[in-house]
Order: sequence, then structure tokens, then C-alpha cells
Amino acid sequence: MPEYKLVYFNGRGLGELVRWIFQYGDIPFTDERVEMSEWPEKKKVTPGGKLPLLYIDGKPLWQSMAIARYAAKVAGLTPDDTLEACYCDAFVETAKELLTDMYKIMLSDKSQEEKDKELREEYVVKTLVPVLEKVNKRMENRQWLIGDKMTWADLAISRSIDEMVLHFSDVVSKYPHVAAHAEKIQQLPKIKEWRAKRPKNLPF
Ligand SMILES: N[C@@H](CCC(=O)N[C@@H](CS)C(=O)NCC(=O)O)C(=O)O
Repeated sequence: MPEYKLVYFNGRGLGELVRWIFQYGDIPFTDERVEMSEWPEKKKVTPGGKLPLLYIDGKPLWQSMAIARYAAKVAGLTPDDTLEACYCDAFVETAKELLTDMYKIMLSDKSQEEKDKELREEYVVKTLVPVLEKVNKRMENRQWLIGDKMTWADLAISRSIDEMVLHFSDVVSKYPHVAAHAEKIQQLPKIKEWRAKRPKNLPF
């Protein structure tokens, strides 16, 4: 197996799904975390100037979704069927958008009061609730999001719901099938172990 090094900031952000996939697949990797104080200097020598990067035997792969898809293939979490694989991609992109749309507001220059208002009145209503409704309906009578076995789409949605619960647990709890699906993934032994041992008290 190649040697893997994931380089990301000391946060969950866009690196966490890759970590979940590697953990689930029992694929050894180095989890290198860059502190924000080191970043201005490191950015100058980082290919593309953005993180995450996955070094595969020393050669960098960029873009979080390309990295996660690669890791998912190695872990056996992508469907063979072309259309099913595309539905996986669609759910994974939706899961990513849940995070990036939220981080964009949280990291803006607005006051905390304005951010809180925008998160509750714009983000929750226009971004989060439509996704929760869709996934809740889908999971009413299914075990997994796509097909009849677990895929990286299940990990991606559960990973994003994990983050949503930190900020909007009152909203997520109104969607029992979403919450149950997320919990099922988070109770998988490898994911449970990772969530227990990963660095705590990080804002993102
Ligand atoms: N589309 C890219 C976005 C990468 C990105 O914007 N990374 C942010 C952190 S989440 C970053 O490197 N920010 C620091 C910078 O731009 O200097 C991906 O999905 O990997």
C-alpha cells in the first residue's frame, strides 16, 4: 500500500471526511496538522497554496473531494455502478456544501450578532432544512443512502450532520431518520474510536 500523508489545518473542516474514510478502511495515514500561526510561511511552499492535500508516496493530490473519492475507492466505499457512483457524488457534494456554506458565514467579518442571525434566518432555512427534509424522507425506509450497502456518501452525510449537531441540534433533532442514520455511522467501531480520540475543542 502507498504511504499516505494528509496535510490539513488543526481542525475538522474539509479534512475530516478523509480522516473518517481512512479510519473506516483501516488505512494507515499520517494526519499532519498545520497551525494557523505557521500557515503564512507554509502556504508559500504548499503546492496550490490551499489545504487539504493528500501526499501519496510523496506526490500531492489536491481538492478535498478528489482526495475523499480516492480514499473511498481505496477503502471499497464507492459503488461499481456508474449511476450509483454519481448519486454518491451528489450526496457528498451536498454534505460538503452544508459545511462550506456554514463556514463562509462563521468566518465572515460580520459581527457575531449578524452572523448568528444569518445562520439562523438564512443558512438554516435555505440550506440546512432542505437537506434534512430530503435525507429524512429518503431514509424513512432504507438502510443506506445509495443502493444496498454503505458507501462514502453515508460517511459524508453523517460527518456533516456531526458538525450540524454542534450548532443546530434543535433543528437536526426534528428529523429522526437523519439523526438515526448519522448515529448508525458514528457507532461503527472505527468511527466511534476516531471520534473519541480525535483532537477536542476545535471550533471547526
Ligand atoms: N476547493 C478546495 C478548497 C480548499 C480551501 O479553500 N481550503 C482552505 C481551508 S478549508 C484553505 O486552504 N485556506 C487557507 C488559504 O486559502 O490560505 C477543496 O475542497 O479542497
